[in-house]
Formats: sequence, structure tokens, C-alpha cells
Amino acid sequence: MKRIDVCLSPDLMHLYKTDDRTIVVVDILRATSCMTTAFAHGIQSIMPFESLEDCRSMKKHGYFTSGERDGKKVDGFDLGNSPFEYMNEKLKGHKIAFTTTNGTHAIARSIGAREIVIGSFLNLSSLSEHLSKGIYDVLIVCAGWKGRFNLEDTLFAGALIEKLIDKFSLECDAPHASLHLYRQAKSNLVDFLKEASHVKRLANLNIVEDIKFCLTMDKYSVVPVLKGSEFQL
Ligand code: 3SL
Repeated sequence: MKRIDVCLSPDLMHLYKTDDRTIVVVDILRATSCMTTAFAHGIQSIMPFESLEDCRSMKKHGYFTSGERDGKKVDGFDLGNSPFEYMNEKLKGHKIAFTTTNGTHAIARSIGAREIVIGSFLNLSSLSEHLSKGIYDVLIVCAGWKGRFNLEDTLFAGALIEKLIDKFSLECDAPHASLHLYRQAKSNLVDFLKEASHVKRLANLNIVEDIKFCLTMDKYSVVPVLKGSEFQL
């Protein structure tokens, strides 16, 4: 039986061997929800960057520059980090260079894995089918917040594990804990996350609609996969 584990923060990645695994990177609020939305609306590819300046430099190569720092759109960038911005017809067929505080950091920490895919509630069922069909063990990497644990990414890990429970055995305690937490929260994720630190952080920036949207299940059927240095379908 294949195995599934959860890394609760990118700062714990040194504890996991990843070269023989599929990694699911998750940053529910909001990086991986934006990436899923962008692909569902026809973007050609997304190149992730840790560094703002490296990301900015892609403008001259014809990329849209997008992302945030501490929740705010970066000065001079084309797009911020709201999923609603990625529903724009004008982006169809274009390439995006993308950097965020935690999401693209988690991606960078995952480089070297056998396969890297993007997870969000928005593509939960399609992702779970992709992983079921795959031949590799799975590690879900929660982006968290600046090295700290967060609730929303852990809930997603639990939701994905609930879908995969018949096909994967759970390693260690993190997948068990994620599943328990999700089962407690799933009847009303929005309500459960009312006290979550990033929900409050976003609310202070008047970002409220994004939260509900990012907690929507199975709106899309895309599964972005890292091919070379860019995510594609
Ligand atoms: O940290 C990240 O990667 C972002 O998704 C955070 S924010 O929701 O845009 O503030």
C-alpha cells in the first residue's frame, strides 16, 4: 500500500525524504488557491519564485508578474494574490511569474521531489484522483505562516487524507491529527476558521470574500504539476 504523510511546516522539510514521493504543496489562503484558479481560467503556466526581484525580472521576458508580501500586492506587479484576479479573460494563454510569502517558499523547499503538484479545496477531488492513480507515496507540505503551523493548510491535509484513506496508509501522527481536525471542522470550515491567525490577518486588510472562495470544494478539475521550472496542466 502507498503511504501518505503531512509536513506541517516548510521548516520541517529536512525530516522527510522526498526524492521518491509526490509532494502536494498547499497554501489554502491563498497562494495555491490562486494557482488552481488561474489554471482553471486558462493560464498557460506559472513559474514560482522565492525572491521578489527574480520574479520581477520575468516581466521583460513577457510574463505577468504576480503575488504578494504580507498579504499586499507588490508595487509594480501586474497582479496580487486574490483568486478573483485570476479569472480575467486577458490572462488566458499567458505565463505568470509568481511569488508569495509562504506558498512559493514551500514550493522551493519541495524541489527535488519526484513530482510536485498544487493542492487546494478548489481541486480536491481531481487531485485525489491524480494521487490515487499515481505510483508514488505522497507528502502533503503545508505552507503555514513564516515557519509556523496554520489551521487552514492542516484542514486541507485532513480533507485530502479522508479521500485517500482506503488507498494509502498513514505515516506518523501528523496525518492522523490532520484527519481528526478536519472531521471536527468539515461541517462548517468558514466558522471553524474564524479564529485562525491568517483569517484575522486578511480581515484586517479587508480581504473577506477570498476566504470563503478558497474554502469552496471541487469548483475546478485542474491539477497543476511542476514541469521543469514551471507549473503546467
Ligand atoms: O503566504 C502566502 O503564500 C500567501 O498566500 C499569503 S496571502 O494570503 O496572500 O496573504
